[in-house]
Amino acid sequence: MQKHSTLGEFIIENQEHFKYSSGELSRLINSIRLAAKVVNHEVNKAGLVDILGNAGDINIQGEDQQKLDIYANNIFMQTLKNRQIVCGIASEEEDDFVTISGSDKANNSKYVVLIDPLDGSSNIDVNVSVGTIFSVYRRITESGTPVQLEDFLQKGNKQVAAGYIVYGTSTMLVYTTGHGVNGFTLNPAIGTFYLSHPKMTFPEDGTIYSINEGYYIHFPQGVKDYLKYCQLEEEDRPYKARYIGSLVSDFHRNMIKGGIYIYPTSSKAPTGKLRLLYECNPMAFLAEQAGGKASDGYMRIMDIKPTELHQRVPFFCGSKNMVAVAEKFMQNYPQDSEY
Ligand code: P6P
Repeated sequence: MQKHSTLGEFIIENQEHFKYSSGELSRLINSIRLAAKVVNHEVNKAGLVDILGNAGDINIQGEDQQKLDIYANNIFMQTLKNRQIVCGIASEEEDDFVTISGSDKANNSKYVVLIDPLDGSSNIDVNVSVGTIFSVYRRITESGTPVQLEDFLQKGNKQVAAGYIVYGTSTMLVYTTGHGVNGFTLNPAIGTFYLSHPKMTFPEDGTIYSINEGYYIHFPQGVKDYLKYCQLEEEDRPYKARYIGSLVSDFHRNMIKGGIYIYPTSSKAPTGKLRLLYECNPMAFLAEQAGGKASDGYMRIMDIKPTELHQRVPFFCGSKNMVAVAEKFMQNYPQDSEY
């Protein structure tokens, strides 16, 4: 019986991938592991304490901030700051990036982290899975100086690590450092993550499509054409529609079973809804490392040059053959938005 290594053992066993690293990236992943356990504890008891419902604030996205959003943001920010292993953090819940300074160690650290601390938070009050998404880059400005916006506006193809935590029927941490995708399941009884899904790969094809069809009339014609293709009675179709309303959960299921997730532009969301830097790029890195594909319908997500911290892009992500077919339908029409 294969001994499932723990996340800690796995990080040590794979340290040699980063021969030039002084172990900082490993310590960074370890700090995310700790924060994930703390947030998981709170998410799992959300129904029991007065932490449900809105916090009464609105974040930069113009969305109601749920109390757990704020809690998760504070936990990840504090854990990363305390370990002094990153020089800056950008978060969906923070209007601007946060400079981590106050000690040479922090200023000299080489990584920046971008995070969606609790994605799908509208599902919190109805006990549906939510998730945390993170993305890691090496800084490009001079070490020892305060971090700059350009350190965060790097193309997704420069990521050194990315991953998510899904707080579902079980809590899993799934991440990549550019050497494949591995999934770890938390044993809550002892607070340890075990390697439960080694070398995760996207099936090349699938029969699941994930999109909010409630907005159908607002979609671009290429998306409408692709949805009709999915629903046709021929070959392996009609496909199954599965949409949880939580990107991490839909992505995780599609990576295991095969499928495509689409959040397109629409007349209601002219540049799409998902944020490039801390949702699309990390999920795209994971998708490609698992043999899948991620585009905006026209170009590779990880080749898009970011222009602002909270910018949104259309997102087609999943089994590579399904994304390729969706792109063919999209490319029958000119791209309908600049971003
Ligand atoms: P809609 C959650 O807010 C999120 O960012 C993703 O996790 C999810 O897939 C999507 O938005 C849901 O958006 O417009 O379908 O409710």
